[in-house]
This record gives sequence, structure tokens and C-alpha cells, in this order.
Amino acid sequence: AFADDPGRPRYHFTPPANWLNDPNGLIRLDGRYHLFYQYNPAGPFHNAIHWGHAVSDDLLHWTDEPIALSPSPDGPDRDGCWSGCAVDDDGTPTILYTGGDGRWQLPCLATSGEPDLREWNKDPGNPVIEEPPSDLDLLSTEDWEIEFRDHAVWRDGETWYQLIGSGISDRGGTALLYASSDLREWEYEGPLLTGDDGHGAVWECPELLDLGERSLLHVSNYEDVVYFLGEIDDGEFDVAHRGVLDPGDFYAPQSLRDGDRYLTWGWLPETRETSAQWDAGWSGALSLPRVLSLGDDGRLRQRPAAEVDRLRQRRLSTAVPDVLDERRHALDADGRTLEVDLEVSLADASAFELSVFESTDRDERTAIRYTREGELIVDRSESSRGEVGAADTQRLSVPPYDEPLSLRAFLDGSVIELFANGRHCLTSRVYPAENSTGLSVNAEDGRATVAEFDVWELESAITPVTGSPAAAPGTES
Ligand code: DQQ
Repeated sequence: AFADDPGRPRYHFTPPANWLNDPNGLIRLDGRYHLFYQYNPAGPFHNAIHWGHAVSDDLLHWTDEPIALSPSPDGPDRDGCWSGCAVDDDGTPTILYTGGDGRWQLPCLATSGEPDLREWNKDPGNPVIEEPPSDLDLLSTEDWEIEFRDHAVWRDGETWYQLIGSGISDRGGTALLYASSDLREWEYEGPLLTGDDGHGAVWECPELLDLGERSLLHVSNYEDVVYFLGEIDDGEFDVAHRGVLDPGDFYAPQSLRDGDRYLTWGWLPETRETSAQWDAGWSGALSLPRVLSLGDDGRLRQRPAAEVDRLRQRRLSTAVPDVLDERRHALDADGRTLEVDLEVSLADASAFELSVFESTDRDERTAIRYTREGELIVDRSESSRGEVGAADTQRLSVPPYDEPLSLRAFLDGSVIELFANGRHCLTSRVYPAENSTGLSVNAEDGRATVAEFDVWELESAITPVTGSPAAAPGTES
């Protein structure tokens, strides 16, 4: 099932085998992109997390590297090397990550002396912060003494700053700010922001991006990746706007400052059953690299990195009419490694529908709908007939000022990643049968006009797997 799994993406990053969750430690060094990720080499499930590693020169082709960080049996990370970031400390690549140790989670540091970032030396002073701040009533749970993890580090002049995710009892998730001159001694400054009004009890993976006129703080609250746009004033974050980065199957993103742009990747978790993940031998993919920026209106923009255009290998002929009505129009083009690029206006229709991963009898398909109510919808009720996958409908509100809809839809095995009007993203995981490759379009209750419609076959850019999956308990390999 591993090599011929039709659900395995060909241009979205996946682990060589076994388990992947959060992207970590994104850094560009000597022109090369390094990607680390939460990795369990023992099987497609979350346990005893290591840091996997891959490198790329162009953001599209990734080469698998040896494991970068493993839990030390007697160390403060003996239960796992959890999420964190990488910085360049005047020529010394340095990782800050969370060490899991019994009921504790504390920040640990590691450095590398090699430009290939293969060897990492854990700091003898780990953990670099020995306890969470005591002046706050931080949340404790059955499993954890305190929720206190994940690290975003940046430098301003001579000072390093760090954000750590946590939660304050009876208040909500929080991002705690620390400062340091050497990355090893940290002074607690206070909460940068606490989500008092229903943004989750705990914040994981906080990250702060400087988007020029405004800063963007995003946090993952077990459900959504919530973002806040605003300004930092005297160690506190003044929120002007808030939203959700991608209300679909997208979690715990991390970014890389690359020249004057930010590139952001998120974890696209599986939505199929655990047993299907065992059968497949792998679990978890990453989003395409997204460029996050600020529009002239002070709102967020999200687009695929320009490099992604280079995946286009061949334009497929579609013959989509300029005016669509209720009749379904099947495209000549089909496939599972595609980009569909379109611009449509609803005219007098109530909705426009693009159906993807369609079987010949249309019994299996995923409907992407754009409605007059200003919603972009991914209807998965008929998506994964052969397998149990999430069947709920995902919704993204695309405000009316966004008419016409300009959509880039990336299809990749089991991934549907949508970019609407360069602003909004919605990602879905679906598990159609291998030969469900069809595409069709139609309008509902009236006519819709199509200004642009292109289908591109994309390159299978991810290097063929080098690892082999761990055998599931009780199965033969
Ligand atoms: N995943 C990591 C944690 C983080 C969570 C553990 C978010 O550090 O809070 O694998 O998905």
C-alpha cells in the first residue's frame, strides 16, 4: 500500500515514511532551505517525537536528510523533542525546542557546527528555562504540570525575544514573551497577548511576523490557527483585526523570513482512520509554502510562493464555456496532480461548482462551491467512498467585495489546497479511489460567467521515498 497509495501527495511535502506533524526550525543557510518537522520514525502515529530534516534549493524539490534531533533517554527531552524554531546566532545555527520530560515541558537548546545541519549538540545547560513564570495561574491538566511549549525566537538589535505558548486558568490561551542577550539566560517579560474572549484555553505554536505596517501573531488553539493583526505597544499586542488563517485541515504553521518575504508552511493532518494510516505507512503532509503579507487595506494576503508556478508541466485542454448553466460540463482534463486556475462571476446564478476527484459514474467526487452568500465550501459528503475519511463540509467566508472569485485549486493525491483571491486559504484532506480523477463544472439556479479557466498538470517533485514504513502491530510486512 505504501508505494502505490493514491492518496500520497506528489508535490506537497510528506515524510519518507511514518509520522509527521508540525513544521519546525525553518531556516535558509548558504542559500539552501532547511525544513525540520515533528517526526516519529517508529510508525505513523504520534509518539517519542524526533526532528526529521529535509533540504531544498528551490522550495519544490526536497531531499530527505538523517534525523536531526532524537530524545535523550536521560535528558530533559526524554519523552520527545517537540516544536521549536531555528535561528542564526552570528554564524552558529541554533535550535530552541520543547523537551518533554514526564509531566514537564521546558525549552531546550541545540547548536550545529556543520553547514549541512546534520549534527546537533544539545546544550549541557538544558532546559534553558527551568520553570514557567510563577506569577500567573498557568493551566495544568491531568497530563501536564503546566502547558508551556513551542518557541518562536527573533532578534531586535542586540536582544533576542522568544514567545512560548501556554494558557492562563479561567482566562484563555496566551503567548508569553521572554528576552535574552545570549539565547541561554531568559528573562520573563509578561504575556504578549491573552485570548480572553473564546480563542481557546491553550495556545500552541505562537509566532510573530513583522508585516511592515502591522505585525501578525498567530497561535494554534487545538482547533484553528487564529491570527491577530495589530501593533506591539509596550510589550503588549494591540489587536486591530483577527481571523483564522485556514479553517480547513491546517495546523501549527511556521514561517521563514526569506529576504523581504515570509514563507509559511502548515501541517495538513490526515482525516482518515488510524488503521488506514497504518496500512498506508505514512501520516501527515505539509501545505505549499505560502507568502503572507499585508494588503493596502491593512488586511492579510496569502498566496502560494511564486516558485510554485514552476511545478506547471503542461496545460491541459478544458473547453469550458464562457457561460455556465445548471448543466454539468465534464472537462477533457483529469488527474490527481493538478492545479485548476479560474476566475468566475456568479451573474444571476446562486452558486458555481467545481467538482474534483470525480469517478466516471460521479458516485465519488468532492464539490468545491462558491455561493452568492459569499462562502467557499468544500463538500466532502461524497469524497471518500472507498475509505472512511472526514465527510464534513468545510466553509470559508469570502466577503462580497471579493467578487469575481479568482481561485487557485491545488489537487495532490489526498490534498485539496485552495487560495481564493490571494487572501483566503482552505485546505481539505480527502481519500478518493485511484481512478477518481475527473473534473466538472456547472452553475446553479442561473448562469455564471467564466473569465478564465486553466488546468495544469503539475510535476511530481517530491523525491521518491527512501525510508520504509514501520510494520503495524499484528500485520505482516
Ligand atoms: N505539536 C508538538 C507540540 C505542539 C503540538 C508536539 C502542536 O510542541 O504544541 O508534537 O501540533
